[in-house]
Amino acid sequence: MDHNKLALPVGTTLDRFIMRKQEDFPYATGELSQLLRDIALAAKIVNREINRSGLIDIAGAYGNRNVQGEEQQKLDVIANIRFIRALRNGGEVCTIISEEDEEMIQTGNCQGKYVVAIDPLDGSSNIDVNVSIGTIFSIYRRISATGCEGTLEDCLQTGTHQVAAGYVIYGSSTMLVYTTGNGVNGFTYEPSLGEFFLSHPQITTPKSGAIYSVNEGSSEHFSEGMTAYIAYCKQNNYSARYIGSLVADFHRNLLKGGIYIYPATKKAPQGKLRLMYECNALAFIVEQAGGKSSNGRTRTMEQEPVGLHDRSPLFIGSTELVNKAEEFMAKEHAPEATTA
Ligand code: P6P
Repeated sequence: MDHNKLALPVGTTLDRFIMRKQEDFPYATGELSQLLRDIALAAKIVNREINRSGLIDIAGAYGNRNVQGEEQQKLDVIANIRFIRALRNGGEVCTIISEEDEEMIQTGNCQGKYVVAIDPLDGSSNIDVNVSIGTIFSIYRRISATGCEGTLEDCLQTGTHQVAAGYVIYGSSTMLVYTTGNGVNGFTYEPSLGEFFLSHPQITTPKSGAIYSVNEGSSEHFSEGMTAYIAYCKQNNYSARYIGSLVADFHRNLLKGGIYIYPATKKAPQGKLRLMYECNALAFIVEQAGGKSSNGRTRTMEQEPVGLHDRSPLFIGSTELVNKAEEFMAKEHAPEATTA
């Protein structure tokens, strides 16, 4: 027997992958690499707390509402603390935008060259029923000179200026999926070793598919174009798959092909999802994987942010499906995505 089979290789760790890929990155000074490690560390800690939430008193509502007016779960607050602390202690980030904080968060790292926009725990209302949830993040280079706090201009950059973006899905397994603009790679967490291992190298999303993800409970409030597109999906025997957890729906469609839509509705004229720390990150990833993302008319990553918590409609997934949806939306005067 080949003795190597006695000790099969465990694979490439995230750390080793980041170091190998560092040369691909124009700012290969190791700072972005360190930043990605800081995010991975926080993800490991949050993963542990999510997995124990039924056993220790951190499940359920926190008793506050965040800047979005949404009821904060205890784990929303915990995840926010964990990611902010990891980014502050890592030293590479000068300023953070978080779904859980109305204002910019200054880390005190005035020499930090990066800004991070983050949704620390998206879909957290699903925690108590054991549905997959996620963390979503975007990374930008600051525009202002180092030596001072980050500015609003540093934070309100269009998605095309992202230098990296990713998400963590806390599901049947925990995965970190990210891009630095050179393709998309997925890493699966091995808790017994405390490491993320490369499990999905160079992810590409199918050009088409037969899955549509939308909350049809809101269909009474859909525009004519959306109503027509949903009818088209049904006429073509697409499967409806809507988990109600953005990262879980996005991740499935990324791997299998499909389209996720959170449209503008009469109830929510700007849609529900946030441009800076939900839409842009997933748009960067899907484009790097060969897919497409828009607000139904305009490319997501070209939408000009006005406020830290701008909302935007999101049409994201397989290119052919997004194109078809945009055809239906073009037949009506689709509401422009505006700020919250
Ligand atoms: P609705 C969770 O609150 C979230 O931000 C996404 O994770 C999810 O896709 C969406 O909202 C669900 O919203 O209005 O369909 O319940």
